[in-house]
Order: sequence, then C-alpha cells, then structure tokens
Amino acid sequence: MTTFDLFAPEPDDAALMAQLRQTLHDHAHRYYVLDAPTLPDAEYDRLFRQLQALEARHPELITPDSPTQRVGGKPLEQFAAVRHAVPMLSIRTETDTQASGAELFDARIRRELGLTALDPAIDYVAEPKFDGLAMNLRYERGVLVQAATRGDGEVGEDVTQNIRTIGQIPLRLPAGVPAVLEVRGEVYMRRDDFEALNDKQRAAGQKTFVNPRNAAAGAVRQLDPAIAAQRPLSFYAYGLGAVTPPEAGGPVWQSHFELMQTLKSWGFPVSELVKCAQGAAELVAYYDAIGRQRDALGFDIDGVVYKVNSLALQRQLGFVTREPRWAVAHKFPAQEMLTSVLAIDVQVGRTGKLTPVAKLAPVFVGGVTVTNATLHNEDEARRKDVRVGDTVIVRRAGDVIPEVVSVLLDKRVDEPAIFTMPRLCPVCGSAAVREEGEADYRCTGGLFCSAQRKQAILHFAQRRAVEVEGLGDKLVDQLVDAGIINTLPDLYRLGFTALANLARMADKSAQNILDALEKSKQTTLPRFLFGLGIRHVGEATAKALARHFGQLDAIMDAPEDALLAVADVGPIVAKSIRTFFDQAHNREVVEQLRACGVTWAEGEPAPVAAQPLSGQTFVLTGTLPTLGREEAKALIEAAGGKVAGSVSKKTSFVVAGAEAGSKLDKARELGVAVLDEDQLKEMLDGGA
Ligand code: D41
Repeated sequence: MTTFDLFAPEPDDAALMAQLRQTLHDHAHRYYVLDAPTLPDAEYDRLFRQLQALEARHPELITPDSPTQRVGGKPLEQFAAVRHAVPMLSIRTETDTQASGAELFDARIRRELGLTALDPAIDYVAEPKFDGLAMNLRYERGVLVQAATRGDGEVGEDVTQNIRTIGQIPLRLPAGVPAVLEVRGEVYMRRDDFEALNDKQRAAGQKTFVNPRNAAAGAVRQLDPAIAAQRPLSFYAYGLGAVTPPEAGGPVWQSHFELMQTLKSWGFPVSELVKCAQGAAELVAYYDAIGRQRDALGFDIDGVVYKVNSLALQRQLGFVTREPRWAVAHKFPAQEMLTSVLAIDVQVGRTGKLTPVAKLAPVFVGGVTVTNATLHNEDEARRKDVRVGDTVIVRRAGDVIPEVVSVLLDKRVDEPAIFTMPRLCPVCGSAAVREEGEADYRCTGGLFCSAQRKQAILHFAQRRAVEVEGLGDKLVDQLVDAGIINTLPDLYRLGFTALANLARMADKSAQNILDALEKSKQTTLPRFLFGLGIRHVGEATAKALARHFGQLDAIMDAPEDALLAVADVGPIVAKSIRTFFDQAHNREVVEQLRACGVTWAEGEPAPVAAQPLSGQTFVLTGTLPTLGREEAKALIEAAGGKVAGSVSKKTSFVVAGAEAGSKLDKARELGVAVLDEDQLKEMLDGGA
C-alpha cells in the first residue's frame, strides 16, 4: 500500500506532495469505501494539513485530483446519488492556541458583528459533537421519503432502506408539520451496541470494526437492508435542511434552541446535553464539563459544537465558502495517535503476573503524554503482533490505561523478531509458568521475587488500602533494593536514620513518611484485608468479608464453605482466601503487623440482610444529575447492593440518567424497574 514514511529524509516538495496525495487517497479509500481505516484520524488530519500548507506555498503544483480539492467523502457506486436540496455544509474546527477555542470563536463572532466589550454576551447553543455520519432525512407531508448521506455536501447517497431500520428515526410525523421538512443529524452507534456487534461478528468468524463510527458507517452502507437491520444504530438531530418557507405556510423559529425543542416534540431524538450558553465563559465551562463526562456517555463524541442561537444573527453572519460563520467544532484531544515502539518490556505484578508492555516514543494522546502501553498478555501481544521498531496506533480513553490498537504493517522495516514471553521471571530469574486455561504467565518466585515484594508493599500502602501517604514506587524501589524492607511488617520497623540516609531523602520527608506510617496503623478491617493482596480479593470482597465475619481471626480460620456463604464470594475466591491463610508465612505477616500496632475496630458478625440494598443488583446507565458513575457504584455497594454492567432478568433495578440508551430499552423490554437518582438516594437511605 502506501510508501510514505514519517521518518524518511525530506524529499523535495513536489515529490513530498505526490506522496502525501497518494497516502491520503489510500486512506480515504480505506476509510470511506472499506470502512476499515488504518491511520488514526488525527494523523490523517495532520497529513491533510501538511499537504494543504505545501499547496498554499506552491499553488502551481495543485492537481485536480488532490484530496484537498474534494470536500467530504466519495459517493459509492452502489447507492443512487441524491442531490441535496440545500447543500450540507461542513463545520469549521476551532483549535486551541494560547486561548481556548471557545474564546477564539466568541471573539471572532463579536468582531464580525461589530460588537465592543460594552455589548452584552452573545447567546449560544452548545452541543456534543457526535462521532458518526451526517445524515439528511427528508419528510414530505410528514412521511419519511428519503435518507441521504452527506457525501461531498452537494451529492450524497440514498440510504433510505437502511435508515428506515433505525427505530429512533420516526417514519411518520405528527399532523401539522411542514409539507417539506429535512432534518439533519448524526447516525451513530452506541458503545455497548458496538461491543455486542463485534462479539457477534467474532463469533460468526466475520471481520470486526475498529470503532463505533466505522461500524455505523458500515451499517449505513450495507447493501443488504436485512443485515443493516441487525446493526444497532442510533440518531441525534442537530439541524435542518430544506423546509417549507414561511411564505408557503412553513414554520418560523427565532432561535436554534427553540427549533431543537420543536424537533424533539415531533419525535426526533435531541440530546439532553444540548444546552444554551451565554458568552465565552459558559462555552468554556461547557467544553470542560462535557470533556469530563466524555467517557461515561455511552457513545463516542470527538468534541463539542458551538452555534450562535439567534437565527437572525446566523443569517447576518452568513457563510464562508461552505462553512457557516456562526458555528464551529471544538475538538477534544485525540484519543488515538501514532508512535513507534522502542522496546517491549515484561513487568512483574503483585501476584507475579508477567505483563508485556510496549515502551513508546513519547506521544500526546487523550490529553497526556504516554510512554508505555500494555499488551496485556502473550496471546494479545501475538494477536496484535507488535514488534520492536513498529509504528503503532496507541489509544488512551479516559482513565483507562493506554493500549496499542494496531500495528501499521506497511511501515514495518526489516523483519523484527516476533515477541515471545520469557520462560524466566525477568526480575528474579525464577521459572515463569502459564497454567492450563490461564492467559497469564506468572513468576513462581513468590516473595523471593523483589518485584512481587515491591508490588505487595505498594498495594498495602495505597490510598484504598491502609494508606501510607508519600510511600510511592520510587521510595519502595529504594527500600527493597537496599534490603531495608522485605516484608510488610518491616515498614513499621523503619527508623528515621535508615530513611534519612537514603539518596534524595531530606530529613523533613523522612519524618513525613514516619508520621504517615504511624497514622496508617489505625485502619479498618476491610482496608487491611484488601491491603494484604490476596488474589481475587478486591475492595468489594474485602468489605463483604469484613461485614459477614466481623473479625479477622474468623476469616483466617473459616473453611471454604463458610467463606462461600458470603454474598460476594464464589468457589475461586473462597479457595484463594483459604490458600492464602493456610500459608504459615502469611499468618506470620498478619501477626507481626498486629504486633507492630496496626489495629482496627472489630465488630460482631453482621447479618447481611441488615444492609438496605443487599441481594439487589443495579445497572447504571446514562448521566445522573449529581452522582458520578463511580460514586453511585460505591454508594450502592456500601449499602450491600451489587452493580452489574448489563441488564438481564436478574437485574433488580436500572438507574437511568440523561442520555440513557439501550440498557434502558432493555430494562423496559424485560420489565425491570427503572429508578432516577432521587429514587436511588431514597433506597440508599433505607426508604424502600
Ligand atoms: O454532532 C455533530 N457531529 C454535529 C455536526 C453537530 N452537533 N452540529 C453540526 N452542525 C452543522 C452545521 C452548523 C453546518 C449545521 C454538525 C455539522 N454541521 C456537520 N456534520 C458533518 C458535517 C457538518
């Protein structure tokens, strides 16, 4: 395929332009026609802008077939061409410089309207920028007669058959709508629907899609409407095309927001995240707020869109070429970027798990600089076939650890060696084994392995366990490598001198660590249990165990069947707890920690039923008005309830917030009770 190499010496401009054109053509084809792109969008955009810049410098070298000379995608041959009654404009992207894109947009609008600082703030509408496909829905006398893709903005493809299968799109509108009404919006696929579709594709041995947008594009372009009907698509309206004019009895709106409310009342999905905002400050606040919610939304967005609310002002501002002056897109940092693999390391975790990690040339992705990406395990590393020197796409979404999405095989030089897992622990040299049916290799060195000792200490000291403030990985490395600390109780035997003598350790910091250790001695049973790092015992299980047994000794001595009586504990977990406490050295660690003064209040075994939500399973969907997803989950679990990821007959309640999607539909389908945040809070207070 392409030969354009990011790292090759710079050829002359004409040759470079030819290469860029070829690369962009290839990828446009993969993107628009095959729905299987191999370059991250941000990289495509960068190359596109590079070509644009070169063409600006050498206008004589612009060729008619340059990708810059075509706006939007190429209509496929298979679908009938549709000439849009009103062109589908594109939307300008505002980029952050020293000022926020929101401020730049507001400043530009004010300048173009001839306003001064004394004039009042402008009314805007701010919307999420849905990451799907733009669609024009044409209704005549209230009946959907045609659905067309954007295409190049002038001519799109007739995909009516496929679009009719989208349940959210009304086929017929209520009486009283204009004789001609074109509604524009974005067809997209929700993330859970995307995951389910890919699972199905995998099970059927068919190709999977790289992201929800490509899956949506593939579904819209499906030539067989029966297949399209099985691809779950969604829709949000964001504007209008041709509409019967007021002279002919058509509607009159004053503002974009009002128009969106009308569309909603006619049955079109309009996002609840569409908000009015006054002036630059509220646009900035909106950008930040949506950015924080981005990963919890249930569907992909790649930024937000700002629009001048008043339709009169929109008319006054008008257009430049094919972009309205009254609207811009303000993108979030890209979540996928290109970089190269410098090395593949193998890290050893607390339980001895060996994890292959790609060491990357630093790259800014998802808002942070990333230098490591997990390859998870041997099978994953093999499946992705990442090799040293490869150019790869890295993805970082939200707080999820960065991962390698795929390798750009056409950029591979020579044939680097295939990655293999080491048979020996890279830290302690003990045998590394992969048990039958397990995905992971584990170091068999146990606490002989310094990597495992370090991880065990860091796990114990973390905020969610006993919390020793200031005891981070650098310090633990130093302490373990110097042989000062080998086991958890050694932490509490640390003296001031040993600490203060460490390199880069000021007296003040040494004292802070000692104070933090002292403070950590007063803990709780769940934190202590979790901190021990028993395999399969996470925070929730530790809490359940503490609640059930009340006292540590009871847990340490409980036979497996007694452990199985705990709500959260199954056979694997019970066995793991039993194995842990059957080992003399683990009991010894517990005794020594107690002897060092680590204490907690022990209680009576609590009947599980005392918890208001015990035995109930909740599923969260959408954005709740005040509670974050993690917060709501923690509250439910603290009250004895469980939180599951998907709705089934076993679900007791679905808690739905704004933009709730298919989980809510599923709940209704199965007759599962649906709560809002207030009702959930009532139950948490024991009100139900
Ligand atoms: O959510 C979107 N992707 C979105 C796209 C949106 N919320 N608003 C949009 N508004 C427009 C104008 C201002 C031209 C009516 C858009 C788009 N255009 C758009 N989508 C694809 C090309 C243009």
